[in-house]
Amino acid sequence: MKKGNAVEQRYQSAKARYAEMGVNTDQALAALAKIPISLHCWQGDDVHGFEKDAGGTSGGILSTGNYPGCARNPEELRADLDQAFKLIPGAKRLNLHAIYLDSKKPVDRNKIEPKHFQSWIDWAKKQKAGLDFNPTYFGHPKAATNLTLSSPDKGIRDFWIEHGIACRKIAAAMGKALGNPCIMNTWIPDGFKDITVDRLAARKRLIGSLDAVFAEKLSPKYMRDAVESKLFGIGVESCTVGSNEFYLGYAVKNHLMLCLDSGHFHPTEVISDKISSVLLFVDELLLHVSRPVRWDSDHVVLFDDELQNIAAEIIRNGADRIHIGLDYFDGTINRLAAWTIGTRNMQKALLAALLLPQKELAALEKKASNTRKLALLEECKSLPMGAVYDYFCAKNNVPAGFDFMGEIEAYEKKVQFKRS
Ligand code: RNT
Ligand code: ZN
Repeated sequence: MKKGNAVEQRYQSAKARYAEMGVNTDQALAALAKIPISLHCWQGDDVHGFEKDAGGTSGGILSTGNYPGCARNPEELRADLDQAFKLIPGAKRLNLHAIYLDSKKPVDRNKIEPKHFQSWIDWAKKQKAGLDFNPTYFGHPKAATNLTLSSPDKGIRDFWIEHGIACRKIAAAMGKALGNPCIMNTWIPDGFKDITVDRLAARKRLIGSLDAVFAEKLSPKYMRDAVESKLFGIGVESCTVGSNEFYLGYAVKNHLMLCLDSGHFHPTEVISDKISSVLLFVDELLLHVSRPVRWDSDHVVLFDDELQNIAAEIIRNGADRIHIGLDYFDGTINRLAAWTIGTRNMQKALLAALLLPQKELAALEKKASNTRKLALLEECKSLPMGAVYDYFCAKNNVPAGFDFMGEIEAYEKKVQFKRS
């Protein structure tokens, strides 16, 4: 039997099986096709970026590994992204960091302009993909002390305020050019390695700087701001200025989006439980879906319990108010595969959530039929979701099943391994 026919046949049988559970697979796939996932450009080159003297990561984040074929310039990174986009079905966006500017001449962070990102805007238009954006407050001599917007040095604070303002203009230009709002996420590395005696002063300085960065009202049609909290980073173990409580309060008070990164909490604390609470107090959420292993290690996202719980909460709380971004960086494996595996996992988790008999489960919970609810949830885990996802891939002209790996291996031989 031809492969396409086999995929179709398996889908028809899965569709019938789900129908027995009261779930319509066609509707689930139509909903899945509309949920964009923002791929993070920084997985493609270990968070180096393309500034002239690219400093690499710092500020408590770290990519390890030296798998061959790392993209060295915007053209190579875009080529790898083109390839990844061919292996991932459904709606996609690209999430850029300010250090990924495309400029022949060196430009300091406080002087960047939309024109330095024109080639990315052109690429996004061709791909029919939205763009998201991030100021880069790390990997720079003025961030050497791990204090940027909260620095006691006014000169340092002002430099980074200028960077934040420049980035918001770039984000708005991207959103305007693409007719699709750009989400700009602010994360800063600020914190202290050891005993901190005036946390309050640092946090007050951060409020002052953020107020200056966000002072200009920009149209939500073009760009929207999110702020990302964190518990700790390497070198800032004792105090992170932009903690969860800090940014939750700041976002609520200033009507911004909160960004929840799954690696930024205590090891047993999960973001899936936070979504429904936070959405009662902010209009929209941004997620950085990542995988912490013992710490904020940013491993490739797996199809694990927490990913499925996050996806279920996205579907239950309304995917239109939750923006999904990925945030991990692994240099020990093919970086294009890292994007592909992680993004497909995110999508599979969303599909699994869309295929749950949610109304029935909620009704059981309401009448405290806990045994039946548990039995039904467990039963759902072994329904033929893979056949539904394969069909989604085939329908979108993307390799179904493990076939994507063959394409990556051919690409790395032909393109990536020739880079040195
Ligand atoms: C760091 C944050 C932040 C970064 C990216 C590169 O811990 O998660 O989102 O990973 O901005
Ligand atoms: Zn993050």
